[in-house]
Amino acid sequence: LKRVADDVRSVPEEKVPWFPRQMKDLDRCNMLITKFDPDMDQDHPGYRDPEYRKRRAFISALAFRYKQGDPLPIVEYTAEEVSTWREVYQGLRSIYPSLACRQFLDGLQQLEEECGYGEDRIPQLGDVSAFLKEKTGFQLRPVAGLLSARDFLASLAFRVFQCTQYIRHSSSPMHSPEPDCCHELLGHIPMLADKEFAKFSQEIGLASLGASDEDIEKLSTLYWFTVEFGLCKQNGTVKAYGAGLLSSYGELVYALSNEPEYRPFNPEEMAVQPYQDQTYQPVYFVSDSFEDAKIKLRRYSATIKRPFAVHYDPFTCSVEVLDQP
Ligand code: HBI
Ligand code: FE
Repeated sequence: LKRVADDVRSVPEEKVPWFPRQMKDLDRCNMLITKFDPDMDQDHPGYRDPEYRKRRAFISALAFRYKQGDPLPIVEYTAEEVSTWREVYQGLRSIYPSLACRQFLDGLQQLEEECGYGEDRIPQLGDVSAFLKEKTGFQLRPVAGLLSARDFLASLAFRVFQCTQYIRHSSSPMHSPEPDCCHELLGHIPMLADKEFAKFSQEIGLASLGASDEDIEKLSTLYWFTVEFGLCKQNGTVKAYGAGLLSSYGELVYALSNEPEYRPFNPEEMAVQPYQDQTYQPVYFVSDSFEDAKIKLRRYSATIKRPFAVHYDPFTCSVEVLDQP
């Protein structure tokens, strides 16, 4: 393998979208999608609550100011916010043992024992980031809302997870139209404490770097049906590992009832399957194991055409760009 010049456009007419090469380039991966936020979405439970929107703006500003390497912002949550967290935590915690996969339950137990997870306080991103760094090398950075798929996936390539820090509206503890700290801290973080899963997440991220818009769309759909809404078999029973499920009481129960359709894990099919971001999914994909999912995903990633290959160097936390062999 030969290293290519700094500018990756070795073939002149092939325009490769910009992508981060070093961790500090993630400061530029900040394109927000505002369609579900409380200032834009009339159906957002906080749309008619000026206090909530003001609070959101305050917490968002912390993320806007953040630069890679800064200490993670500390938020002093209000009694109302902690009470929303408590309601979410209690509800979900009671059904996890029967519905969540083993890796999730292990991760959550460690977070409760070592990282202060519990119903009485909302964990601080700095503590969670330090915890994850020891387990799998993942770290957090704050983000002001729903990030574009390209920027969100690119950060996974560096084992960086972009994490919202505000909480859903108190009138709707069971559901949020956009990611909030319950979604990230309860849905995503326990899984990111698992080595296999962390590797799997980084691989999706690496596959996304410099990919075409069409391929980003496919990868983000694949991400949707795995990391967000994935199910897997364990000891002959179907369990949830997707964060969208593990942070929504209603959909978690629904997904593991006999109502929705199940299909076997198949990246080619999953990447083009239309999905629901307004209501429950009509179809879920079930993998035999993470190992199996990873092998199939790797095979799929290899079919994404790019005029170069990427390699992550964990010593420098940077991406090396190589000529396609
Ligand atoms: N942004 N903040 C945030 N959190 C997510 O979980 C998230 C995101 N943007 C896109 C996304 N997830 C995925 O569903 C895919 O589109 C990549
Ligand atoms: Fe998510």
